[in-house]
Amino acid sequence: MNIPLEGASVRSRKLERFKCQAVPAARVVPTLAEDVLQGFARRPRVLPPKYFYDALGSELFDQICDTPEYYPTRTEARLLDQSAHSIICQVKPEHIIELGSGTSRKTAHLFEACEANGLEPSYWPFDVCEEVLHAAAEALLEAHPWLSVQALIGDYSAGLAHLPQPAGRRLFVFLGGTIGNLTPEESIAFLSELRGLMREGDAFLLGADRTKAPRLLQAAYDDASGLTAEFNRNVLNVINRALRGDFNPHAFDHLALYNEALQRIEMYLVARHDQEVHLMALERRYGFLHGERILTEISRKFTAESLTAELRAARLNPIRHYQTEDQYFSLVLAQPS
Ligand code: AVJ
Repeated sequence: MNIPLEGASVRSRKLERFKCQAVPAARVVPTLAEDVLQGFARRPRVLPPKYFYDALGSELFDQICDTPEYYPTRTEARLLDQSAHSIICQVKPEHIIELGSGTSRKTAHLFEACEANGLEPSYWPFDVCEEVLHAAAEALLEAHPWLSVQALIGDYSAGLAHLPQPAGRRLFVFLGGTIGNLTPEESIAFLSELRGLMREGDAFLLGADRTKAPRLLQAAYDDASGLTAEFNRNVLNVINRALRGDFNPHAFDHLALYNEALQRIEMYLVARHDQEVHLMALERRYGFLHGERILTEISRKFTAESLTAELRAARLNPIRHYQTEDQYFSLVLAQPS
């Protein structure tokens, strides 16, 4: 096979279409040490799910997405593929701003729809990791010669007040069902903050996972190959590194339960025996009793009604609801009301 070499001019034109800027936090964000101190003072003890995603955790999450049990990623990708044309034609965005963009793999469907409809929006991916932003942009710039990427480095949960405000119609996107990691109160606060940035004509596309048979949900969060268990335990390695701790991840079992009353998956680490853990950087020791649980993640599941109600509570008006035939996953397009 003949692989063409990328010429210097092609490369520089690609670079010209990529810009990168930091988005400073708009509020004080607790440090990992503060989160652990706070979370371990509660019962059950809790840890914020954002600490899952070190290099290994991000890699494990990618692998989870390819397991037969974890349906959300592939279902959302298929749904986005099917609905991208409709979304783009309704919004006609001049800018696409994605919160927590990661690899931007699913978002690619939106750019294909733009191209097919003669629209050339610029892309503003917002993510904590600069390397990930670079890699994602590289692929998109290669695929779409008209595209310009304005990468935003920062933590969207630290506030949106310092997001750049380009003129022109904007489509904000928040995919993956990550909204489910927030409690209803946190979610409405986050959506309201986003709503506050939006102007007439702007739109918001939200991906959210749906309620379904508990056995399907539990399997998705406890895959047979054990990747989710490893992903869950890895947060203890993250804490060990950050706080000079001596957690033994193997002294904890992975547990995923569907809480029907709260319509959410709860992921726990369960102590396999009585033990004491020393976190040197905190100068603290924590005892764990056999069977004691640490709540490491909630992942809320929505009905069409609960999803719509949550958007409305943030003064966002759903204008289109895209769902797969099996109703496994939803994409809702909303406008400020
Ligand atoms: C990335 C937050 C959408 O809640 O389904 C996957 C994370 N946790 N398996 C989810 C996760 C366990 C995932 N989100």
